[in-house]
Amino acid sequence: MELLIGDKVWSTWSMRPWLALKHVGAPFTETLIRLRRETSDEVRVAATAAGSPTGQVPVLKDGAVTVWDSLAICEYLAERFPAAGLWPADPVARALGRAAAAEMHAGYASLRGECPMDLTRREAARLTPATEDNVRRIVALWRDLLTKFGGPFLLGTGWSIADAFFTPVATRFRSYGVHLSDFGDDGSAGAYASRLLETPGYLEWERGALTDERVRDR
Ligand SMILES: N[C@@H](CCC(=O)N[C@@H](CS)C(=O)NCC(=O)O)C(=O)O
Repeated sequence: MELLIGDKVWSTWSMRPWLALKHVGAPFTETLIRLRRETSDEVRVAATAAGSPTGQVPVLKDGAVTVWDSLAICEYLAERFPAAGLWPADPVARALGRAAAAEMHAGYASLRGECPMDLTRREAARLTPATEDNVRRIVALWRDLLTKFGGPFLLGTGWSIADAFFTPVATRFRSYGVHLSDFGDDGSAGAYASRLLETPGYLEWERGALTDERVRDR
């Protein structure tokens, strides 16, 4: 399999299926499409030349199959590698996990716009009320799922696609100095965010981001 990804330091969309692939343990190659070029057209041209139907990344190529969009790729992997448990066996946990991943996929526009992922950043930011609302909602969602399924991950004992979707969010909270206790956390959401950033998969992604020549040499 081949995964087209953007720069690891910035590309939240690429991180999710990459983490899912690492979790599955199947071999794959990475093709890096550099983001933040002079013009976004240049990104599209490079991604299209590498086989992206939309000119965006991530894209998974598996033999004759090409799957674009981070959530669709994760779902494809869950079906292709059922033993990896990317979704839990319990249908309720699975349904709520899908709802949480979809909420992330389609939502939190304010947080996304105001706090773009940058794995090198460690500087507190003043958040707008709209972003604060996003953070409050994420804390409530995490607390609810952690209570319902008992943790340590969102849907219980096993790391799932829902956790893949929220790992970039956890990096944003760390980068922008967001204290979850200011947004209704009793400690469990903060502990969960730290846990996501301690998984071997995430740490490998971060090492890749920080040793990239584009980051190292700036
Ligand atoms: N909904 C898509 C979004 C993909 C996306 O926005 N990718 C960004 C990189 S993180 C991209 O390719 N940007 C380049 C462009 O739009 O020109 C997904 O989940 O895969």
